Amino acid sequence: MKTLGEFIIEKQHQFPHATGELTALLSAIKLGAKIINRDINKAGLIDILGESGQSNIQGEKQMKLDAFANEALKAALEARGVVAGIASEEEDHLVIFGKDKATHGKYVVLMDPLDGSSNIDVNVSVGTIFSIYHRITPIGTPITEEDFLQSGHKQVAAGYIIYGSSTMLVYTTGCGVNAFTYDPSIGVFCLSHENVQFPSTGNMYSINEGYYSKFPLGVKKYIKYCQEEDDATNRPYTSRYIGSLVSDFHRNLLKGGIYIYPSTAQYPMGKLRLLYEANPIALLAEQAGGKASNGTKRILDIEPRKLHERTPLFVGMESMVNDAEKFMAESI
Ligand code: AHM
Ligand code: MG
Repeated sequence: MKTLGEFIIEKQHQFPHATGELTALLSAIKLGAKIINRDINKAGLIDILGESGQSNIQGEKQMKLDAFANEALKAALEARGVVAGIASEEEDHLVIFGKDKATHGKYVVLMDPLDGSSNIDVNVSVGTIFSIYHRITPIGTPITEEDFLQSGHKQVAAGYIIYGSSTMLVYTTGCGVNAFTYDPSIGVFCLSHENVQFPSTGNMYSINEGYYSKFPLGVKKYIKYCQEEDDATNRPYTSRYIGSLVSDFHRNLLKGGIYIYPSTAQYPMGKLRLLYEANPIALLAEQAGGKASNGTKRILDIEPRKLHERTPLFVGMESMVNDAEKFMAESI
């Protein structure tokens, strides 16, 4: 049995100039994940279900557990002293760590502390998503938004924790994707899925079809394509939509499929956040042999302009994303 801690240290030795700071950062995320996991598991028993009464900067209602997960992860990250600051789906502005506006950490972290949190009250799987960059501003000066507004291909590491029938931490540092299952009896994440790759075939498509009438024509045509019968391409595909990006992506990663959240009449730029959701999921997808696009362009090449920017997201097996992109291109 290999633990996540052992695995991270083993990988650090492959980089002769490594200082151990990324190791410390990943270990902070591991600690935050354990705390969030503990509280999600007893959520029905203590008074932390439901809405907090607050809204985030995008006007979306915050759940009590959104705020709780944000604070837990923020505290774990600040304590290690290797992170200069964070940006979070649950924070209006970037957060600078440390008394002296801590200019010393060399990393910044972007996160969605509890993705899919509207599912929590009904005991459906949710997740935490994280994305790590080197800061651009020199160490010793205050961090700025510039440190966070970097294209996804510059991510140093990214991953998610899925709080499902078991809890798993899945991450990449740009050398493949590895997944660790939490053993609550000993409080340790253990390597369970080494070098995860999308299967070569798959037949699942995940999209909220309730919004069908509001979708772009290319997406409507792709959905019809998914539903048509064709033995050669194993169609009709199977529709699976949990409404929790981490859970939908995780299933499609292991079983083979595509997840789509396109632009809609309500969300002309899509619903998902580029920096907290699309970029980290896109890096994982590419590292697992898959693809992520906004319908026409690679997600990891988008130049972000603001912290809470949204983007349409098409992510999953490369062949399926290519097909969806083809329908998009033909329908312009
Ligand atoms: P959240 O970050 O506020 O939880 O929103 C993101 C979630 C995704 O996990 C999920 O795929 C999507 O929103 C579901 O949205 P919808 O209910 O519109 O289908
Ligand atoms: Mg989210």
